[in-house]
Amino acid sequence: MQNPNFPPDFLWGVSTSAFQIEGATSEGGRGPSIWDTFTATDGKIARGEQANVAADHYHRYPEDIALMSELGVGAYRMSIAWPRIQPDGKGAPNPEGLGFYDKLIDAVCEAGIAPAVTLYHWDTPQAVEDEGGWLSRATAERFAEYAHILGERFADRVKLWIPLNEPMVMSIFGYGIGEYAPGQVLLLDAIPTAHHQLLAHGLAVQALRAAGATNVGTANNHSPVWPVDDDAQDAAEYLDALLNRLYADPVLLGTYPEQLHRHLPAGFADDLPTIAQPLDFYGINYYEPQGVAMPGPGNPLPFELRDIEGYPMTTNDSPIVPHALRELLLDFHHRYRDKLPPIQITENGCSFADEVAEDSRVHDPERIDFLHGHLVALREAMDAGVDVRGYFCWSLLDNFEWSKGYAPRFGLVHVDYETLRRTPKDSFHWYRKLVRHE
Ligand code: GCO
Repeated sequence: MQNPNFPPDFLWGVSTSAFQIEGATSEGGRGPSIWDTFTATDGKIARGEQANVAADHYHRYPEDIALMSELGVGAYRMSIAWPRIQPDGKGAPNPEGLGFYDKLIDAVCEAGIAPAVTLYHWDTPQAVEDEGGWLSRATAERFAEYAHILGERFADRVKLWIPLNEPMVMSIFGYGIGEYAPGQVLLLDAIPTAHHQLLAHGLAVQALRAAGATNVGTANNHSPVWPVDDDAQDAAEYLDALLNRLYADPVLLGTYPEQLHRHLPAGFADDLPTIAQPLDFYGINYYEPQGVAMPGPGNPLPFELRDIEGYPMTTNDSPIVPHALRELLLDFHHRYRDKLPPIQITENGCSFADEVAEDSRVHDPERIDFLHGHLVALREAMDAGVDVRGYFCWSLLDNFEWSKGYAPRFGLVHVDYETLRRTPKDSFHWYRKLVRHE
C-alpha cells in the first residue's frame, strides 16, 4: 500500500483528552466535573462503566510518552482538566493540578514532542454547571479566567493552543439531546450554549495571547451534510448551518447563519468581534458525513438525521467515507477563502473491536485502511490548494468513549482495562513508518 507523501515539515501527532484517559478522578485536588456526575448516574453510560481509572494516564504518562517517542510524532494533543486546575471552576488555581500538568508537559517537551493543549474537552467543573454551565454567559467569563491561569503557567512550553474541543458536540449532545453530560434535552433551545462557548473561545484567545501564548486555534467537529432524498435540500442547508456554520462562521467571518439568529441570545451581535479573534490555525475533527432528510410528521425540528448507507462501518456506528474529508476541506476552502487560516486535522480515527491475538499482537488492518484512505483524501485536498499543516490521529490509546464506555477502541495502542497493559497495534507500527518516512 503506497502512502501519500506529505511535506517534510508536516506536523504529525496523536490526540487524547483528560477525562477519557487520565483516571485519578479523586486525586491531586481535582474537583468533580459534569462527566463524573453523568457517569455516576444510572443508565447514562454503557454497562455502567466509569472513568475513575480509565487508562490511568495520570500515573502512567511516562510510559505513554515513551510510546509517542517510538512513534516519532512531532506533537501531542492533550487536554487539561479544568477541575484539576480550579476544582470549583473559579478562584485561585489548585497547586497540585498545576504541578501535575507541569510534570506532564515538561516530560512531553523532554521527549522532543510539542505539547498541543486543549483547555477544555467537555469536563466542566460541576460547580460551574450548577450555576448554569454553558447556558449562562457568566461561564464564558469563568473560562477566560481559567485560560489566563493556563497561559501564564504554560505559554513558555505549549506550542499549540485550542480553547475548546468541539463546542458543537457539547451543545448538541450535552444540551440538545442529552446523550452526553450534562444530559439536558433542550433541542434548539440549546443554541445559546453554542454562543456562550464561542464567546468563551474568543475571550480565551485574548487571555492566552495576553499571557504570551502563540499558535492559537480551534478544534471543532465538522461533517459534510448529505441529503438522502431529492427533497431534502432545505433540511440539508439548515443542518449544515446547525452543525458546521454555527461554529465556523462567527469564528472566521464574524457572522451567524441567518436561519439561527432567532435562537441566539439577545445582543449576540455585540459579541461577534470578540468571538472572531484572528487565529493561527483552524482545527477540524473529521469522522464521517451526516445524512439528512425532511422531518417526518410530529418532528419539531426542520430536519431528520439519517444514516449514510452503502459504506463500511466502524464499531462506533460511523460510515467510513474518506472522500468526504476531501469534500469537507474543499468546501471550507471555497466557503471561507482568505478568512481561513491554515488547517490542522486535530482528530481523525476509527473504532474497532480490537483484541490481543495469540501472537500477543493486535491486528487491526481496518484501522490501517481507514487511516490510509483518509490521508490519501487529505493529500488530494492539499493538492487542490487547501493549506493543511498537520494531522493528529484520534487516538494514541484506547480510551473511555463517553456514553459508549470502553467498547469502542480508537487507539493506535490497545489498553487492557484489567491490567492497564499497553500493546501497540499493527496500525501503531504502520503510523510510525509513515511519520518517520520509512
Ligand atoms: C469527539 C471527541 C473525542 C471522541 C472521538 C471519538 O470528536 O467526539 O473529541 O473525545 O472520543 O471523536 O468519537
